[in-house]
Amino acid sequence: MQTREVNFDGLVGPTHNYAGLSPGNLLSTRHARDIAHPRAAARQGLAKMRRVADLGIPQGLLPPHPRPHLDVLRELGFTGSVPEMLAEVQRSDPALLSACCSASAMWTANAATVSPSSDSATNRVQITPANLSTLFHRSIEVSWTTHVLRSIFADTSRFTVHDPLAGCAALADEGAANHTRLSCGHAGPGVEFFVYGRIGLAGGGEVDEAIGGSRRFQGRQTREASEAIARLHGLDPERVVLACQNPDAIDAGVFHNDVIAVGNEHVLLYHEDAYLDTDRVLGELRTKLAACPGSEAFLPLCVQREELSLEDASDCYLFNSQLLSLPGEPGSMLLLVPTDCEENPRARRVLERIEGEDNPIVRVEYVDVRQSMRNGGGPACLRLRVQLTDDELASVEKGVMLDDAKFSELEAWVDRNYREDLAPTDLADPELSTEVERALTELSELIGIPLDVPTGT
Ligand code: SUG
Repeated sequence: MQTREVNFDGLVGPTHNYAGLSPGNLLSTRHARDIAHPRAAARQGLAKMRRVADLGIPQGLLPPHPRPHLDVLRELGFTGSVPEMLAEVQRSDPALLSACCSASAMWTANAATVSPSSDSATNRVQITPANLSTLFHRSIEVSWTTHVLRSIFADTSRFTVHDPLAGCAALADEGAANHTRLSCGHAGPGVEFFVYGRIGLAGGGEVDEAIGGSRRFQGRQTREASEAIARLHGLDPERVVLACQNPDAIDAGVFHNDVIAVGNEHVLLYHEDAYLDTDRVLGELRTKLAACPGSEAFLPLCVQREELSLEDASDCYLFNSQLLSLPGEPGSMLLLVPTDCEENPRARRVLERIEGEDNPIVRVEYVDVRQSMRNGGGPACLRLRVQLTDDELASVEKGVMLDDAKFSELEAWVDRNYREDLAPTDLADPELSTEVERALTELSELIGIPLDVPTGT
């Protein structure tokens, strides 16, 4: 039976805006309070999905969340009608209003961690929604994400959608952005590579020792969260590798591992300064992958700091690319990178070098996701990878799987429902809430998932 990678992209929501909500994510900070273009953002996301689907790779979507998150506002003591609540929160705490309006659920690499059935002792696909407890605006995504994932992966004989880990600092979990599965082909067991940015319990542990003092930014993913997910997913410890992010990288704006590395099958493209203990990490990946079925030896592709600095990497997001196995071209991969790399001469040179060398990356293609990029979300952030056998794919909720007709319907839906421009002050406009509600009601019909359930925290 064939096993394939399916990408579930986050459909950008109608409240897409720039609020500077993510310390450590330098692009988000840089673009705070810019005018956003929700319609263009959603169209860019759909165009990327279409490009991947055109390659013959199955493409799904995860719907936007209802925003503003009115239930959270009520839980925080705001009362009255929707217009009254929005006016009051804008007057008393505009940052809270931005947080409750964020369309951040578009970055579905943070929606969950997924292990294919072949990696798990349970023989079922394992999915743990991420608690996203580091940042308030992201933490309020979790209950809705869990609802959506349970609707899409509803067949409990094939999928287990766990509860998210407890939402506390020690168990902070940011999902697949810090998780890479390596294998010798998508079928058969592979090696799951978990990367954390800090130790949750007992201080900083090895991270503190390595950095000897306080730093500019704190890592988001904890080792405890990664270890818990590996246990919950029933993974064989012989096929799990853990690594600590280099704190220098975090300080340079690498808030997730997927801003500094991308892997697919037996290939890992990474930056020289991505990890604390690179030789040990690469050695362990090599040994553990060698014990998996298949004949491909681990292939690390290093980008040196002399060719591309950490600052360049977190600016143009070269590593936040999709490394895709090309259907019908065994052993060949395509690297789908943000157009921002085209504008950075050093990044362009690195990409030309990689494309020209003898390795599986036979093609580099650029994709315009600038609206998302300005909030620190590149092509890889926008998708959740799920490896599925044919039978598993057949039992996924059909409405979220995209074909030509569905793409056209979604494009028309965006054009009908999304504003062209959105300024921070527009977030309190009660008309915007009404527009989102109408848009989600229509989308619910389109994809067959109820999008009108109450949104708890
Ligand atoms: O969590 N940006 C997101 C970007 C997430 C990118 N995901 C991955 N690397 N996988 C974040 O920092 C910014 C929102 C704002 O500032 O308006 C934001 O949430």
